[in-house]
This record gives sequence, C-alpha cells and structure tokens, in this order.
Amino acid sequence: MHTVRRAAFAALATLFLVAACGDAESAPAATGGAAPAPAAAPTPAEDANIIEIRMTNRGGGAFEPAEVTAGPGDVLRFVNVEGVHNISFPADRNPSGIDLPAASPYLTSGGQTHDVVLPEVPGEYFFQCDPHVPVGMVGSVTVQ
Ligand SMILES: [Cu+2]
Repeated sequence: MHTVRRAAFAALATLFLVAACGDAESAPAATGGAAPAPAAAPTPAEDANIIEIRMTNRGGGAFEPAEVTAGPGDVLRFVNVEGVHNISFPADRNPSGIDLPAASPYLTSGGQTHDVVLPEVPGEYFFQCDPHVPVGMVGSVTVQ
C-alpha cells in the first residue's frame, strides 16, 4: 500500500517537474486530440515566439529594445538586468475594448523575468515602467 502511494507520488512529482521545466521548443507539436481547457489568464501557444526585452538603468531606466514587432499571442519576456522596474500597459495609451496585460510586480534583482502574452488583436501597444516614465522608460510593441 505504501509502495503504491509512493510510486503515485513520484509519478505526480515527475509530471510537475516536466511541466515546470518544459519550454515551447522542446515540446513536440501536438496536433489533434483534445483541445486545452480555456484558461482564465492567457497562456502562450506552443508556436508563440518569445521576444526578449532587457530592462536596464541606462539613462535612468530603459527598455532595450524599446520598439518591437510581434505576432498575435507572442510573448514579450522582460528581463531585469539591473535596477528595479515594472511593466504596465496604461489604459489611456492603448486601444480600448481589449484585455490589456495586467501590470507586473516590481522586478528587483538581476535575472528576474516577467512574461507578457500579447493580445490577439493587431495594433500598437504601449508599455512603460511606472516609476521611470519621467526618464522615458517606455516602449511599444506592434502586433501584426
Ligand atoms: Cu524602470
């Protein structure tokens, strides 16, 4: 009995590790079969591109690059290089009627990342680091 439970736990733990370590490139293309259940928060598609944007203290605070082009559902991966930054998509500078990505928490140490799944609706979206707007820490992504 205990052995069976231990085996079941090990299998669950393995599943969890695989899920935690999985990435889009190593996952085989799954076609057919059951569609994934709809999630409350958008999750990246298996074929989503990941676009890295570094956050630095250059000039007081900067996104590098500050302007990128992406496809619907692609992922912006914000990488904190130095300093303390966040990422928000202000409603007053973005298209209305779209579920904009929620503001991130503050990233406080080097190497921290925050992923944003882009809207499916083409357009230009503006993002900013709230405390560093005065020094021009703003950026935009064009979803084609
Ligand atoms: Cu900042």
